[in-house]
Amino acid sequence: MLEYSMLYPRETVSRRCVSMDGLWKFQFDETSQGVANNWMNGLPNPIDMPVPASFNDFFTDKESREYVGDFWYETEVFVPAEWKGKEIAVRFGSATHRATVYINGVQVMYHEGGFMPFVAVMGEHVRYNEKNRISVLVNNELTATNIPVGETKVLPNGKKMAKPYFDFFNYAGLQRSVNLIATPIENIKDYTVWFELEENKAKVNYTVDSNTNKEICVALYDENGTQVATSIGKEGVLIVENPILWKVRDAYLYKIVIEIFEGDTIIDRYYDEIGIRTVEVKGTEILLNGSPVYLKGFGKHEDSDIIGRGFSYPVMKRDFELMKWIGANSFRTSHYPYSEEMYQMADREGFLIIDEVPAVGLFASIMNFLEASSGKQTAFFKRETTPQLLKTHLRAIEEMITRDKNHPCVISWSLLNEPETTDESAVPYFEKVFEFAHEIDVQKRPRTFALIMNSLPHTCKCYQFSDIISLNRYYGWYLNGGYEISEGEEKFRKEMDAWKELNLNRPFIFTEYGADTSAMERKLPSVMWSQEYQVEYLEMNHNVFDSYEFVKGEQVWNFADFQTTEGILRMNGNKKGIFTRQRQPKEAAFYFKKRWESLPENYKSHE
Ligand code: BDP
Repeated sequence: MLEYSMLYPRETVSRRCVSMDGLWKFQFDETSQGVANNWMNGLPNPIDMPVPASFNDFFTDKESREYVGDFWYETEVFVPAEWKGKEIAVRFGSATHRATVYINGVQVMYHEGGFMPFVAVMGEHVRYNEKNRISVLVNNELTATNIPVGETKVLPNGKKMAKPYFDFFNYAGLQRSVNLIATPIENIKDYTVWFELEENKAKVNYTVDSNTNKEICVALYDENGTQVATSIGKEGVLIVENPILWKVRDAYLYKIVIEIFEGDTIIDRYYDEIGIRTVEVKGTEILLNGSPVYLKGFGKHEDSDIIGRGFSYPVMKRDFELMKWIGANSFRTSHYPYSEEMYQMADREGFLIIDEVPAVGLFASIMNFLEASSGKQTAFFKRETTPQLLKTHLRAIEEMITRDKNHPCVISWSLLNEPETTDESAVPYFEKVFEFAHEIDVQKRPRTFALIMNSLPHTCKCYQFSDIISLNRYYGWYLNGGYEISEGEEKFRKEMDAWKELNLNRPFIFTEYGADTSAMERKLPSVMWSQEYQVEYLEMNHNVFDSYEFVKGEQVWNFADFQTTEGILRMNGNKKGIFTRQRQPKEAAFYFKKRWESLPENYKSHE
């Protein structure tokens, strides 16, 4: 188990939570001399920096936007004396990609991995009724042993530069909210729920992880606030009569309240919202509460103007409104776990999430999206860095599942995006990753990974690990684009026939397919990059999907245009969005709205 609690911060009778979002102090540390120069006791020459946000896009000079290396954030926070006797900590929603936290100049925490929350306990270093200095040394370098995978190049002028093996800008900083939290010393550290449905009855099984032997009470309330079940003990079952199930695009949430008692005194209380639902794969079906569901939606990114990968309630709200408008029911958190608030909203709106760990770039190429179509091999898993990478990867899976396991919206774990699977050396790696996820997820959700173009029925050595086969396919774009699209379609059908031949009896979904499209270009007849071509490309792809019964979902690449590194294949970013980066529709959005509104939720089911 992880040594710290991943629970989302909440205020209750026993807990306090104060937002530390706002303007922090910030300074680049190009020569990594900050520690030696005592910067944890005050930055010598800071500028203002908003939190949460990526630092990159505020700057008007390129060296700052592209900056790679060490950089510091600093702020002050007041801790009231009333909190004496509690555990005081600073909780970071994330720090990309690694961070060391200092409280009043003393190092208390180091965390690696840019997309997960972590807690820096203030302990004896706290000063009550005073302002406390919080300093964070962050580093955004890409390496062979961290995920996402990439390299850090040193240019002749001495500047470091990010060389990602992936197709999104290496945004960094404190990109999610930071909170000051106060928790009782004896506290609830975690809880887990899983469900069994019977006729007119649901069993909500639970376990509570805490550091006490005192009495634990658990209660469940419906949306009217009426108590519907209670139980006592660290583990137990809450029986709900006539439950209202959590359904796709028709969510119902119960409130779970967990308390530690000593006699009549509440020692700790935590609450959360849960949805009662089951998820499983049976034959070629994805079943939610036993009913087949067809996935309609997107691969997304946390990406928007000015704030980069920073979390924003307004951007999130707009994205959900657009997804509802277009008739989507799902998305994949490509290529990293998103902010916790996204899952909370998906829980409320009834969206299904394929939750992806940041294991992207496990194919040693800066243009893997292109080179995979050419059949290139990079012997990725034969590198000497593989054992260390595996450790990092497993740790990231553990953090993701621990954080997200109770969300009803999470229906599947995506354990890798576009890894190299054409060499046997990938097999033992996959085995460990897939077994580990199964072992730690009590709900035993279906596991998947996104197959790159050259992971084909006869070349892929790893598809057997996947409960849902997820294909990223670009026939008609990277392969046979434009007037050659008919040849692309032929090759596509040939591949699908070969999968059919294998008779895997598992659901297939498309986790990526798409065409770069400029919102400025219209052309009759179409050319690649025009809005007309995007629609033609989609029509061809959907014709193929619709021909195969075992295809049970389509998540187009991408929800919106997003920032990447610059290069000859990207015009100020990836333009495969159905919406622009400003969240306005391209022509294809209206095409999708028509298609998705006409496809039933259980499209292609045997019912
Ligand atoms: C795939 C990647 C995705 C890219 C996409 C593309 O999974 O991150 O953005 O293709 O090329 O290789 O647009």
